[in-house]
Amino acid sequence: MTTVITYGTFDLFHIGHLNVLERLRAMGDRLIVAVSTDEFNSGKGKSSCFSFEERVRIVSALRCVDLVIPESNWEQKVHDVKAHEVDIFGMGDDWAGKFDFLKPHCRVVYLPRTPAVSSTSIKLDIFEAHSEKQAQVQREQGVRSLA
Ligand code: C2G
Repeated sequence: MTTVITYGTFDLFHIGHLNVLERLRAMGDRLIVAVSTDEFNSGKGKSSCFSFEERVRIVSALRCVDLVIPESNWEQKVHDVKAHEVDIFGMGDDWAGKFDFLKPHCRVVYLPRTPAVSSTSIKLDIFEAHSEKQAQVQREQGVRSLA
């Protein structure tokens, strides 16, 4: 049995996340996903909209995911690869080269990142849409007050 593992925050779950998980699952028989805890995320300088528990539930519900574990530090990967007898470690290629230290323990792959989508861009789109809506309401209120 070929076991694959990957790591991530998976906040505001989107098609880029699904693509990399389904592609990694297709490389083996079992996919383990380590989801970053809220505490670890703050160490990454990331704050997620959804809590660790919510992100774990969403990832766990996916047909292509067989096991979800917490990612609580940068150092756990070698232990995880050994403990779960992992054959393949995979990430999107925005991480290319960053985890080559795992090569003595398992195959390391970096898959093409899905273009034009990220949790950050989704947040920005929502913020900009909200700001425009607020500006429109203020313009309308300004017009009404002149009437
Ligand atoms: N991803 C992708 N395409 C996107 C966005 C993300 O392929 N458009 C991939 C990333 O390359 C990563 C995974 O989806 O492999 C999860 O991305 P994030 O949730 O942003 O994870 P990140 O914050 O990069 O944390 O120890 C590794 C870290 O935990 C990775």
